[in-house]
Amino acid sequence: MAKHGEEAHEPTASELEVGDGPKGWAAGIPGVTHSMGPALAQMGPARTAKTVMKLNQKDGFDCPSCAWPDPHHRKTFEFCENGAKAVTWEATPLVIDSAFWAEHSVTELRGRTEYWLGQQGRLTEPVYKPAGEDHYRPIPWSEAINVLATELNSLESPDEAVFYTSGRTSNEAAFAYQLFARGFGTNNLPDCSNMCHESSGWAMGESIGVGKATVAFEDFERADLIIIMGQNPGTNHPRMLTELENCKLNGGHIVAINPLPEAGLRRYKNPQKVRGIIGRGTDIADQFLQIRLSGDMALMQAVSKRVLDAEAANPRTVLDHDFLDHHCQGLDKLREHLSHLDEATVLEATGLESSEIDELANRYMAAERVIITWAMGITQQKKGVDTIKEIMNLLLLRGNIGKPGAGASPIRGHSNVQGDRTMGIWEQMPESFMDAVGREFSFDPPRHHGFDSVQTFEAMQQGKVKVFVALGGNLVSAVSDTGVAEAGMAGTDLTVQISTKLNRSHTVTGAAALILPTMGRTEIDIQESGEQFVSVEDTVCAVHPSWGNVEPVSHHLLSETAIVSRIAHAVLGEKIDADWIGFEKNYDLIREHIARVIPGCENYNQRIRREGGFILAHGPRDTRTFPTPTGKAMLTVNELEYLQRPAGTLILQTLRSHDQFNTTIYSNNDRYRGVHKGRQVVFVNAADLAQLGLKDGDYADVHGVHDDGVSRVMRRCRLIEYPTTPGCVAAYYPEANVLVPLSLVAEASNTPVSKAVLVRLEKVAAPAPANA
Ligand SMILES: Nc1nc2c(c(=O)[nH]1)N[C@H]1C(S)=C(S)[C@@H](COP(=O)(O)OP(=O)(O)OC[C@H]3O[C@@H](n4cnc5c(=O)[nH]c(N)nc54)[C@H](O)[C@@H]3O)O[C@H]1N2
Ligand SMILES: Nc1nc2c(c(=O)[nH]1)N[C@H]1C(S)=C(S)[C@@H](COP(=O)(O)OP(=O)(O)OC[C@H]3O[C@@H](n4cnc5c(=O)[nH]c(N)nc54)[C@H](O)[C@@H]3O)O[C@H]1N2
Ligand SMILES: [Mo]
Repeated sequence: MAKHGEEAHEPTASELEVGDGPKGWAAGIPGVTHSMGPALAQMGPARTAKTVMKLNQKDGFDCPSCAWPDPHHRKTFEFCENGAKAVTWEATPLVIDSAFWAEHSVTELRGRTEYWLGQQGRLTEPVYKPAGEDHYRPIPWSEAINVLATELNSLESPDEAVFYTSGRTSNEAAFAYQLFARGFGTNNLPDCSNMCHESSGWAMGESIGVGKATVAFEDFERADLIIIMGQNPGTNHPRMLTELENCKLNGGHIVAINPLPEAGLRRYKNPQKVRGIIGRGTDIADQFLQIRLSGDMALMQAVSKRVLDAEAANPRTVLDHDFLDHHCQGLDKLREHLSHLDEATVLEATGLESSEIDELANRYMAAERVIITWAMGITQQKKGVDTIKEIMNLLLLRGNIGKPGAGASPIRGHSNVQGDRTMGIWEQMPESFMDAVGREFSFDPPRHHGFDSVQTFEAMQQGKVKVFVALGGNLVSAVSDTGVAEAGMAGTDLTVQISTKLNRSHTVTGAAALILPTMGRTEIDIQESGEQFVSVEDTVCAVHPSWGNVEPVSHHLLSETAIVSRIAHAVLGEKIDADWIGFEKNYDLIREHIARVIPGCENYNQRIRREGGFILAHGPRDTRTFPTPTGKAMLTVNELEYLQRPAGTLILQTLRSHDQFNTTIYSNNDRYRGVHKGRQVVFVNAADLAQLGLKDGDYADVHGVHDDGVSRVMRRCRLIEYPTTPGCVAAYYPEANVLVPLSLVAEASNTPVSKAVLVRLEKVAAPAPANA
């Protein structure tokens, strides 16, 4: 078995290379060859074939990358370049051996980049860093679990513990984990969704009563118009491009709304088709609106206003009156409110021309079936919730909810983030859920809400968190305000990370720290009752099984479900009526409880075994029934707001490169944006560079401009002239999290505002050449 890759090359700042700007096309054969190269090098052909051929197949495992759904008829290669990277990153036979921990102190590891940490290979044995020491050391599983149980059971209040979840966790592990936290006595169950699609859940809940997409997989190719807002599918949901192409081949149109001309929104070469391999590919976007950061709320209001004005000019020809009369409330108030919308304000907020908005409105009114999709460009905004409510208003006006080829489609990020929520991973689950869990397991779950991700760090600042447990993820790196986050984590007594691979959260620890290594989704999971599968839910509510199919990299590894069950058993004993030992032996036992507790999951064990799994019921999508307090879909009135830009400042968004999965950095390149061997960069419009007396290739410190007396700086970034909207700049996440204040959050959803942060640039000297 291979040893850890000590020599992962880390480029120095002076090695950074920049090509000629954004790529016009995405995927195609370069995508597939790029994805296979590293796999073949590390895994060898047999393990590569085993993993990649089973990716997203009905008898295989669910791709651990994004939450894009699977078609009914699967292709032999039902994966994309970035899915293949995610799989090979996990299934690599490279492992961290016992000697590693003596060789590297925690302090030293803290000085390493995420890229280097991820390159060291898979974690294979539990390790413990006692308080006062600077090294982890291997310990047996029983001892590790004992350390955690002792600490938890000595807390003054269960609310001094926080149980975080990242979105790769299976439904079975998630259900057991939330049950454990609630059995222990707390709702402190923050998750990555707090930083991701929380705004979608809030807004859609208010508008239509359900916080999940109202579309099915087949709807994409049936749509007349798909509007893609604040999303970069070419990198983050590449298999979506195939459906966009199908939509176009069926005569549909596509509009992209984005400050950046992202690869894939422009042209797409489908690697599954001959045309894509040799041809120029399909032009994806028929219209591209290069919006100003945070301008989408104004844009949606302006389009709705045009729709209402057109109806006023030609009564009963534009709105879907039948739908509005039977299913909606609030039309008059919305019409009244939008009648005061000021076009000059809209143009300032959006940075667009009136004619561009007219064209979008005309496209919208000409289409019978419209889907609007969105992701982080919309949710991670101060007005993210209200912006999504405006998206819903626009869709409702023409009955684009609950009919084929139409709907609202937040495209979820992590592959099972939606399923984890369905299973009860949320700090504020409703009373009906608490009642059902309490009944099923004969206990009284805590009713007061717990901390979300941002509140966790606010509580840490006040010394209220003593134990932090993470089921996956890399919260210290993923959350905003890196300085505050790290200080908070360091102030706890014990941090515990259940992980597949090393990341920064293992190096910024409480006084004591544990790492519990776990099996990934690619690996065969054998328990006492035989081989196990887990289940997941994708972004269109399709629930299906996932079977691992390669040998685990080490036989010391436990599955997530086993780890959670053992912890729960050690901490709770017989406190609640749950057969923790049985859960580990046979995941069917967990699924029996899921069937009784989670609405829509009745007969879970039977239905999950049907070919392809099953689709969760969804009132608005299936029958146009809306579980809001009024029983109607709500057209809502929202006060327009957008981020103003004081002189000398720029608006920064933080985003993903083509070679990363959230905080996991696969390489230091971003092929689609022409950047190689470096990530400390800022993309700036030519006009802004000129106005600031700067040029491409200069270096600058990026300073946060936030009125709280705290200095936030990202040092020595290479400036790249790039066709982003004037006044708007971009830098990579997670590095740029140092610039996002913890208090800068979306209204209602409390999601960090990672896409609209005021900054200023201060020129500094270029780095010295590497060999100087
Ligand atoms: N390969 C890969 N796949 C992934 C991930 C990954 O890191 N790598 N992450 C997964 C996760 S957890 C998630 S949540 C998704 C994220 O998927 P995305 O949301 O596509 O991810 P980001 O890189 O944050 O891109 C945000 C996009 O919104 C645009 N944008 C920013 N601000 C605005 C705005 O104000 N208005 C508009 N209209 N657009 C704006 C940006 O230019 C960019 O194109 O992807 C998932 N899939
Ligand atoms: N500035 C800024 N910040 C952001 C964002 C942004 O756009 N800008 N995006 C936000 C979003 S959308 C999200 S979703 C969050 C992501 O936040 P997280 O979900 O916390 O972060 P990830 O980077 O996805 O977590 C990666 C780690 O998970 C572990 N892991 C991987 N697979 C498994 C597994 O199968 N089981 C277990 N137990 N562990 C596993 C590995 O150790 C890996 O290092 O970040 C948010 N933060
Ligand atoms: Mo996400």
